[in-house]
Amino acid sequence: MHNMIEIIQGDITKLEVDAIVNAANNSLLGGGGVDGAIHRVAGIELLEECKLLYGCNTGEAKITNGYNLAAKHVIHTVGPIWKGGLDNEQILLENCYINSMRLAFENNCKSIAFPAISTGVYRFPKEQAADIAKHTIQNILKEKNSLEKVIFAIFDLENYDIYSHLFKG
Ligand code: AR6
Repeated sequence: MHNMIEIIQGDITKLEVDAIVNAANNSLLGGGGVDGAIHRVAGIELLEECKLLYGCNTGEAKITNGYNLAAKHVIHTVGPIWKGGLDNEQILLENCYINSMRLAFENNCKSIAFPAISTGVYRFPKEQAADIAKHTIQNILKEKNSLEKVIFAIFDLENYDIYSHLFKG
């Protein structure tokens, strides 16, 4: 199972996978960070499809086409805004990974790439977020595994360091 999880440092919009996951907001109408990057590369058609989805609750996920991206699909999930850890943030972040993986399975995706959801603008502590990402994905892959590859596409060096250490052991 371990060798199907890959950590790469770089821009998720460049990846040729069945699905990339977007760390979106409740409107699903774009924003900054990875969300902005995905919409920029995918093009206006992505925004048009997103408008038809009428937003997304925190912890949930919705799927669209990838348009001009190398990825076939975009799975938009909405991470929690960190408010100190007493507002269910950990469970909500776990739900982002669970619901994104469910959509990947339902759409017969063989490869999926995740960014470090909530660790930018939403300020979730990076170590804790990486730990949740790792354990949630590993638990899912133990139960059901029709995927060939799960990639963590990690943009910033601080997160890349954290992920590299976490997945070494
Ligand atoms: N590829 C991969 N990861 C990236 C990229 C990229 N091209 N660009 C940034 N990251 P953030 P959030 C990393 O802020 O914290 C948006 O405005 C970044 O280094 O994108 O979930 C939405 O519309 C960080 O580690 O998402 C929401 O309003 C990680 O992606 C809000 O930000 C997540 O940072 C969501 O905040």
